[in-house]
Amino acid sequence: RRLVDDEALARCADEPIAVPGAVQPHGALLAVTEHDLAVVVASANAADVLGSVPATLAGLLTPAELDRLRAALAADLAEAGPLRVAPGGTELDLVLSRSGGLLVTEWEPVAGAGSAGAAWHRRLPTVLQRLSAPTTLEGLTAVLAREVRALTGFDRVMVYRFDAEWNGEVVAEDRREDLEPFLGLHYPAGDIPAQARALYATQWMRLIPDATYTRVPLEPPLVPGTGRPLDLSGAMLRSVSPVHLEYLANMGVTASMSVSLIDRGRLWGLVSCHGYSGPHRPSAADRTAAEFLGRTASLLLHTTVGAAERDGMVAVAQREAALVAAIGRTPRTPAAALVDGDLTVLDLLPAAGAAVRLDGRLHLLGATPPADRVTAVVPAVLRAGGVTDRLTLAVPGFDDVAGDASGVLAVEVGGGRGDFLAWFRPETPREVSWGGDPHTSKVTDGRLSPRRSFARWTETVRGTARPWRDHEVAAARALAGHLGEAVLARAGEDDRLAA
Ligand code: BLA
Repeated sequence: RRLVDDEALARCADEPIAVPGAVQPHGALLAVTEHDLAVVVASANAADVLGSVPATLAGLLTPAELDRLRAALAADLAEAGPLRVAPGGTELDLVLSRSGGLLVTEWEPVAGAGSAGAAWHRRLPTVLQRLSAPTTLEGLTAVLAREVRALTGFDRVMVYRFDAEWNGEVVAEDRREDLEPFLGLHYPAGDIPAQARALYATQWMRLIPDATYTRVPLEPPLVPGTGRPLDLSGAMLRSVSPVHLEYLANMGVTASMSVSLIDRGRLWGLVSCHGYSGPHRPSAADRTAAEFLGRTASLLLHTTVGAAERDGMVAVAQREAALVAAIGRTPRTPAAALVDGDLTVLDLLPAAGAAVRLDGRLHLLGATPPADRVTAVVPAVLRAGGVTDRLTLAVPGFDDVAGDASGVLAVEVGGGRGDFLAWFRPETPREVSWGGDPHTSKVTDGRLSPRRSFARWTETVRGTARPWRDHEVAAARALAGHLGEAVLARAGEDDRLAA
């Protein structure tokens, strides 16, 4: 379903977030050449933050600090944490990254950012223990939200999970008690456009300590020699999209941080943090710790969720094996083995109804559409790929059976006689609560602007059934494969007996 104008959404995805030409004002950026550390690009606030803008970093750092910088450059930059330096007597965290052949140095005053720092460090074993204890996704994400909030002091910390269409849902939340809950609310895909998601799949952390900031331009705007703007994808001070700042303002958010959750290379979700009462800047050490929690949770996602999923998979696989054994057990026919026994095809996986068509004869179990509709709908679904949890969208002309069969999983049984197995799931209308009516993001001048109201807006989604899981589809296909072989073998035997 289209929530908003496609073209405007596409334009959203064109927001040049990697090359904003500016930084946020809570630090300064100098892009320097790697061989002689000559300053090539500087943020306009560099003199304020650093005291001066010298021609090379040698004018800012002591020989000992320069040595540490050189050592960091020779190693893996990703491994070098912030360097603590003090040009002009002010303590700064210096963060290094590379972009377009230049070394990007970002300087952030330590002062003003309180730190749980060392104390948190001592709690690390306990925190890791808590993160790895839960055996469910709910448990894991709840601990993650609580620990990130305890660490960073934001007013609200949410774990936000993407679905297959990149809409998202708040699946865990820890918040100041007086705040209204966002837990369970859904947000449309357009709230975090594609290029932002692509960036977040490689960058773990974003911080906007003051969402009302005035952007600080880079000077010169184009890198001399290349004529191109400096790519700030990997820069912690990267100025964020004005559209997103408008979004935050509409939500009443004054400070924001997000940590990516990445499952085997794919962006799974975000830990999204809100501050509502002015600027809020966790220290570099606390941010690193929060990122560490996000990375650890990302690894655990797979094992935790995997464990629950494997339990379900084992159960389905066991029933599949039992059915296969029953099929092979003469003198019952394969069809009888599937529909008459203690265990039937309907038990293979969670479904309300099932159909077996063998040798052209149809058998129905449980809640299914009438026989004549089953023989029409199953081939139609097979032509459309065999699996749907939204029948009326997948194949036209079957609105009348959507009640019993909004979900259809169909597999062919070989032999060319049009035989099949099918399972049906009823329509389960779902209440979906959105964080603001997603249809109200406004297109003005062909540009999409964020919606103004984030008040809970509930809609009922019709025509959908509980989705089929990959292992359920695999088990259905495997069973059909065995059945096809059994039928063929049986036919061969009959031929021999007849001869
Ligand atoms: C970025 N949008 C984001 C980010 C979040 C959200 C978390 C990451 C940046 C950050 O850490 O703050 C969205 N924030 C949410 C959601 C919740 C939340 C869903 O707290 C739920 C509770 N946004 C729009 C529209 C456009 C848009 C219409 O609403 C496009 C025109 C764009 N969002 C947009 C862009 C970014 C973004 C461009 C990238 C910001 C950046 O990193 O520069």
